[in-house]
Amino acid sequence: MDPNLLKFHPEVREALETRRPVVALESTLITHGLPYPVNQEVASGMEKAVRDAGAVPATIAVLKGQITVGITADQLAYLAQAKDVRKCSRRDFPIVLAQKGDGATTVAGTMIVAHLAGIRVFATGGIGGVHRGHPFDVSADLLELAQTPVAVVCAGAKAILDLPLTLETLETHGVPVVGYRCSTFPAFYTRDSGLPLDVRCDDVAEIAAILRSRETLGFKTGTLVATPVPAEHELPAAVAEKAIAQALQEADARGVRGKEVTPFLLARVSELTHEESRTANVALLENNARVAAQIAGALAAS
Ligand code: PSU
Ligand code: MN
Repeated sequence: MDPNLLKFHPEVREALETRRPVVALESTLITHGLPYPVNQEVASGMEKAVRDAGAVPATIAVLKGQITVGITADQLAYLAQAKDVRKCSRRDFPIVLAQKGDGATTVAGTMIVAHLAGIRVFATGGIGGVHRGHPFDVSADLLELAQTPVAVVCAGAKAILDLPLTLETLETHGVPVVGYRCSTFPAFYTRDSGLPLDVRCDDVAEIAAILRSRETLGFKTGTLVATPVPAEHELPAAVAEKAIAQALQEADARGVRGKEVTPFLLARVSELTHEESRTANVALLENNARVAAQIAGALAAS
């Protein structure tokens, strides 16, 4: 690999060299997932949650064409208000690097960089999936989980998506879906979609054992670890569903397409539910960061 391909934050480089636990964090939720200034507060809150749980955070982004593993507080502040940042999944990297542009990494993009950097665990909010009513609009996140060996900790996928088809696609591609302290797939704002998972683990050491088995087998697939939003911050299912139904209708009516679909739906659901969804969003992001740090710790200890 070209030694200049990745630019590491010194703290992240040192942690990786000394085999201390590191957790990757994405940047699309900063640029396309949440409005300013909540995005900046939440992104630094996730970094803090990782640290408090004994691991080193590495927020990943592309800055002027340079893939950066562990951005500084100043760089985070810049991204929180930057315009014209490309949302980067696999197909976007050659373009953003060649054009020396700014790029925010999605779940797919962050997995690619984490794997190149030797980071095994990544925390996000919700993954992309198969869109409701548009079964050929399948997020690149699912195809990345099929081919890149990183553990992604999430609160499930938002109910703006078709959750049964999302799980079917993961099954087709051989991606294990592990529930941390849950037996069904969480639905982001709400704790329980009713859809059963492959396995439930109540201890992070059990999850680390599954990740090690995958390594032993030499499989290149990712692993999805789902953990529900903390109960006290759950959004009532009826509130979430009503807002989602309206947002979906608006997206179809306006002909929103391609990579704009997910940011549009996220913003509308957030506006329609006001503070309630915001509280759930922030709580689950910090919870996922903490759980990811614990898993990274268990992996490093083994
Ligand atoms: N879900 C959220 N918040 C987000 C995203 C998903 O609750 O910010 C972002 C993630 O970066 C995810 C991306 O990887 O949206 C998926 O976009 P698409 O559906 O276009 O693949
Ligand atoms: Mn899409």
